[in-house]
Amino acid sequence: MAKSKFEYVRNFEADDTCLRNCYIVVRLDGRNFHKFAEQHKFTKPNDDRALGLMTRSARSVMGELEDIIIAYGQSDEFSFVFKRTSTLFKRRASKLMTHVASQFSSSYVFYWKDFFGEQPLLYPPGFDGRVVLYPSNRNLRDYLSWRQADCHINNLYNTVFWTLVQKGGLTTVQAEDRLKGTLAADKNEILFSDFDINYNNEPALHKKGTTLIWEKRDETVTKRMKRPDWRGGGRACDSQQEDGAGLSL
Ligand code: DGT
Ligand code: MG
Ligand code: MG
Ligand code: MG
Ligand code: MG
Repeated sequence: MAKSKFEYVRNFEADDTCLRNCYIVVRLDGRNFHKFAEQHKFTKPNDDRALGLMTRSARSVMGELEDIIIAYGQSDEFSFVFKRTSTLFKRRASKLMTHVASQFSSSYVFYWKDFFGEQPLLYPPGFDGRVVLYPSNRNLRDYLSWRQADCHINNLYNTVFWTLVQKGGLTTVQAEDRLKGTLAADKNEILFSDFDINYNNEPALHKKGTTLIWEKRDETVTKRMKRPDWRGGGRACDSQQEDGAGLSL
């Protein structure tokens, strides 16, 4: 295509190529989900429909964008890890982040009904995105541990808080006061002594969040190939081969 005199404006684009050899992590987070959860009557502290929809949307992202090796989600956030050697979108941060965010957002709306049935989606939700690079396995592992620790800390707090309100009859202000200055052990103790709840027995989905990985699966691929034949001329035959990967939770 012939160059126009306007072509120079291209040079204003910033170079946002992600450093080679690093894991590229894209983390999405729901915009103002405090309000979104209220308006859509999410159950407290955890709404399994909402968590299921987040996971379904993350699966869609993993299915559509190559090179994501693992994804981790909790609450209104999901992190996607691209393999270190990925050259997808020439490793351009803005392309990777916006593709992940838009695929996730459209999937969230597309699959809404599968999780919320007839309950209407009241307005279009949005998700912010950021890109972080991690140069070592240790850093990546610590990143995922950090997000999971966040899940655990929030879930323990929220579980006790809503138990005090829903089962203990406290107001939200009283529950907040009751929890001020308490450590994890104190929170476990409140649940156990006052409500006969062993936090360890709470669902793993709520305590730990969700991890999506690719799993090698046996898959039958049928190929047509020609085989030399003593009668001369080729003859088609079928051969089978096991290969492929499937997405599993
Ligand atoms: P942001 O991210 O700065 O735009 O603001 P928010 O409001 O999204 O805040 P964030 O992301 O720090 O916290 C997530 C909010 O989403 C939090 O207020 C609780 C709500 N949320 C997430 N999952 C659930 C759920 O399963 N049940 C309920 N009731 N609320 C949830
Ligand atoms: Mg949020
Ligand atoms: Mg926030
Ligand atoms: Mg959040
Ligand atoms: Mg285009």
